[in-house]
Amino acid sequence: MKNVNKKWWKEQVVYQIYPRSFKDSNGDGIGDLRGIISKIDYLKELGIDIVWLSPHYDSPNADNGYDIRDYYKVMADFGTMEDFDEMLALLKQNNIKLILDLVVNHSSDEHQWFQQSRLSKDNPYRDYYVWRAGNNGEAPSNWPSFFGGPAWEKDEASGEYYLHYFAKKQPDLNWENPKVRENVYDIMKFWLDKGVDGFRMDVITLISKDQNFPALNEHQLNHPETIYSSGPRLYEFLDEMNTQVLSKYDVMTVGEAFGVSDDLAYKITDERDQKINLVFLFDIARIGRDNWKQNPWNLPELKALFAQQNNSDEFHWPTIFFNNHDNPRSVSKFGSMDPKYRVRSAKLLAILTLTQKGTPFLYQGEEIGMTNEVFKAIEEFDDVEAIGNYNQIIASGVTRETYLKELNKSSRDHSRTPMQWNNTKNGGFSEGEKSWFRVNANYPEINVENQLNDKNSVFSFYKSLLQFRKNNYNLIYGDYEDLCPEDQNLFIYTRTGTDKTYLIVLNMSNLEVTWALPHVYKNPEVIISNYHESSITPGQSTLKIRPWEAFICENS
Ligand code: TEU
Ligand code: CA
Repeated sequence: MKNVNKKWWKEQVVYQIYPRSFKDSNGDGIGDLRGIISKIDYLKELGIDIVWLSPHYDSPNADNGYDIRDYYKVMADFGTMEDFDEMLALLKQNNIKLILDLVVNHSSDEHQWFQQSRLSKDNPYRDYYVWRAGNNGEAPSNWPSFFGGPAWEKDEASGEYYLHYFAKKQPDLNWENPKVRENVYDIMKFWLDKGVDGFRMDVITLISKDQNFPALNEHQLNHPETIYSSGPRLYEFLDEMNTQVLSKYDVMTVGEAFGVSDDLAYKITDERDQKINLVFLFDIARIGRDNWKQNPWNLPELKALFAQQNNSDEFHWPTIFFNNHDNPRSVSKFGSMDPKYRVRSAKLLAILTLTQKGTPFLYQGEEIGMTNEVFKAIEEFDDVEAIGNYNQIIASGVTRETYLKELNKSSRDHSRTPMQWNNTKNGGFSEGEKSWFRVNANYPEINVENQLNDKNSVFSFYKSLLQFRKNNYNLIYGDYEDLCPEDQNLFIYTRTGTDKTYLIVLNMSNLEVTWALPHVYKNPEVIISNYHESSITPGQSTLKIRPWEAFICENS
């Protein structure tokens, strides 16, 4: 087994909460911190270790909190600082850590820094953002925004343009300005001193900008993230942040490494010179994605991506996730929506997520197998990305039907429908008249209450896997080997620790598939399975693996 350094953030499991959609405590239709407080027992029951809270700061919600107006204030919709402190204390009492979302590539345009900055060219806050003069009446460069249209917005007060990689209401901060960096470090210290356990860093690889803003070619225009995430000073900024703040605390950091090159991701997470502990790479969760389009993908491709992240050296530690607030639901994308197999496929994905090498990140609702919503018209979407890109995509000749069809596969809104707690109004998410966003129509069937006491439910399956994984160092740190990388239907791998080997068998298809068991695994004992009766009998050499069957064996 590789000689990996043991760390708590490699061993524990993270659960992401998108507060707006988790639990509403006061009937206004918006999830809030007291809602989270009321569900701490639930999180405890499930058995996760760390909560990652999507932004809870004061925000006008152009992008559901990823546009911060005041980094020192709790969003009024979510509650108060007292609620936050109480939530943190209660999580700690229950041995659950809390990491916050650090969104410092940009702020809201309603942040006081930007309000000042836009007043005039000589305002002391001018350099807090990225301002440039136009180019013969045009934007300073052809850089596009991720949410449609150009990344430069002309501001009437000075006639200059400001940079925004995301919505117009999300101006990019100017990290070249040391005062901006100092302010960011102060914000980090403020929350760390309250006792939070680290940060998930929103689009952190975009903070350094190439000050020449070079013209992008056709390919780059379609994939601006590759350019935006290769700014010349990224490493330097992270190094400074580490020296000034992170090195002084025992916390975990996970950077959203959108578009970053493998080399740079490798460099910033190398344990011998660690700037951030972990990164989210997008290739697995977004397999087959090309902007707003979801193209077909196949299992050997997916397995190759896992092999790649597993075979890095002992100084790097991967993350594993299939869901978050920016992606469709994994059961719909990676599992099966056939009623015969939906639940089984959700359990299969649970095994995959919790037995691969790396720190697992679960997303609210994943533990009950929530699925994509069906949207019948473009007007039904809420997301600033889906709506912002609309005009541009339609103008490029794509029909509304095509865009709608693709959004039904790829939209971020699938993960933002409220958490399904029970089969009452609004799925038990809110007792109010109206929820801020529709509840998935399948809530009467897929909900927490139905699953909590059902030992065959997806919830119970996650729960037992989480128990099985806890402090299981053979599984957590064990080496990885893919036993059938080319197989189109089967995903079979081993995790070999110092004194045990686990064999994990997954059939990701609707077919029954046979597989010759290598003879080193003579008498594998099934310990967790998504079928009642095992498909392995002692001495058997060829396995018949049923549709969406998934099990873990211990080899004796
Ligand atoms: O996401 C940025 C990102 O990498 C993409 O997922 C983005 O949502 C889009 O799909 C690019 O085409 C982070 C947050 O997770 C996301 O919710 C925010 O909207 C975004 O940054 C801006 O803060
Ligand atoms: Ca509320």
